[in-house]
Order: sequence, then C-alpha cells, then structure tokens
Amino acid sequence: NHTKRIPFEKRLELIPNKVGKRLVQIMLQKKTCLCVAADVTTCSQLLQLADHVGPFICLLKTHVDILTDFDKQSLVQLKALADKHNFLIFEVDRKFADIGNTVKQQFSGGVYNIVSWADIINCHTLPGPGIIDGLKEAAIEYHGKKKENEIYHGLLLLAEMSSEGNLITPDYTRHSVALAEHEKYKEFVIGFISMGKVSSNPTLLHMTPGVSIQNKGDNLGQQYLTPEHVICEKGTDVIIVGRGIYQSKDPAKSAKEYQDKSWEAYLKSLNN
Ligand code: BMP
Repeated sequence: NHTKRIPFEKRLELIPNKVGKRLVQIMLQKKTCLCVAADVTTCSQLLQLADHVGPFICLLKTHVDILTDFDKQSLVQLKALADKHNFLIFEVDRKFADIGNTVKQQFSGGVYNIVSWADIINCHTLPGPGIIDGLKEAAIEYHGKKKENEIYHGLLLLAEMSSEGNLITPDYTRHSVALAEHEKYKEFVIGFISMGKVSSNPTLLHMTPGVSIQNKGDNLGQQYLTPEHVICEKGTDVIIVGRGIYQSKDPAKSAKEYQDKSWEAYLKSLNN
C-alpha cells in the first residue's frame, strides 16, 4: 500500500467489467464505500433490512443458504429493492471452492440458480485457475453470448481472510493476485476479498470484511478493524459490515454512520 490512491472517477474509465463499472458508478453517485452483509435468516428480514439500509450502500451481500425460507419470489423482490435504492447484490458466501466442472454446475444449477440473479460472486483460489474457468463458462453460457466483454457477472477472488488463524499465506495471496491480474480473466474478475489492497492494478476492487466501529471480534475467530483503518491504512475500496449494522437498534442509522465514515476515509486517503 505504498502507491497513492487513484480516484474512483479515473478507475471507472479503466474497469472493463460491466458490474465492476456499475458498482463504482454507484459508489460515486451515492458517496458510499459500504457493503452490508445481510446475514439474517428469513426472507422477510432480508427484504426489510435491504429496504432500510438500501439508501446508504453500494452493495448488499447475501448468504442465501442461511435463509430458512428461501424462495425465488423474494429474490425478485430483493432485485426490485436493489433497483429502487440503486445497489448491487453480491451472493458472496457461496465461496465456490471446487474443481471447474463442479463449480460451473453449482453456479448455474441447483435450487439457487445463482447465475440468474447474482451480480457478484466469489471463490477461493485453492483449486487453481480451473475454478475461474468453470465459473466464467457458466456466466458466458447463461447469457448465450460468446463475446467475453458481454459477461455480466463479476467474480471476486478470496485473497485473504479476516478470521484468526486462517491458513492463507503471503505466497497464497500473491498467487491469487497473479490469477486476478491474468489477461485471460480481465473481463470477469473484478477484484478481491482481502484485508486491504493486495494489487496495484486500478481495475481491480478490494473489499474487506471484519469491519466494526465498536467491536474487536467475536468468540468464533472473527477479527474487526475500523472503517478508517481498512480504507486509509490498508488501502481497501469497499468495507463489508454485518453485525455492526443488522444487529444494531437502528440499522438505517448505523448504515448511514458507516457510509459517512467510509466516504470520509476515502476522501482522506486521496490526500495521503
Ligand atoms: P460481520 O461483520 O457480522 O462479522 O460479518 C462479516 C461478513 O463477512 C460475514 O458475512 C462473513 O461471512 C464475511 N466474511 C468474513 O467475515 N471474513 C472473510 O474473510 C470473508 C468473508 O466473506
């Protein structure tokens, strides 16, 4: 993180992926670097939370597999809320981690049919490049287009994790960065889940979980840093906040607070 931060306006022109571009556009329009991790367990809670925090976020991250009453109709409603409040949806915690052929089916098949509604997905890099190839094939086939620049999904690679004792090494992170920067994936991979800036390529976005203003961690290994720390010191672009927002008494008010803090930190980091 020694290089100066490049303003989002400049990066917007360079990003080839449509989802990545739209995300940065939304961040600039709404002045927010906040992604809410909506880790609630029912569809009605999810929709209510999305409606409350919608005005303050660029992205809503969901864990569809923790919903006890998952149904596709709710996803249609969630999409409508995303349009109403102008945010994207990030089906993150599928965290694909298998061989290319399997993840291709997991992405496009099953009851969730993720390819048909998620804008952004993510995967572990442990299996090697085949995992990205498999997901990319599913995305291209879904749209029935063979032209790579028509891909309308964005993939984030897990380059680092927030949990205590995780097994990711600096070498693993470097290899993940090399995969993301590979020419072959430039239309599809939009960035990383990481603890801070891991690549100086301005087209790749960094999103960081483990962010809280109040807490230092939980009793299952989660570790928290503040919005200012991860944006100014670690150079990340988007903060991912779950319990700090959805467990607060007033999620909309908390979301506004994280939004303001994230944008202030971004502006401050431009002058660092
Ligand atoms: P919380 O702010 O409540 O700790 O939630 C963090 C969110 O980010 C969770 O949805 C978790 O699955 C996700 N996450 C994480 O905490 N650390 C990682 O390394 C990767 C994640 O996706």
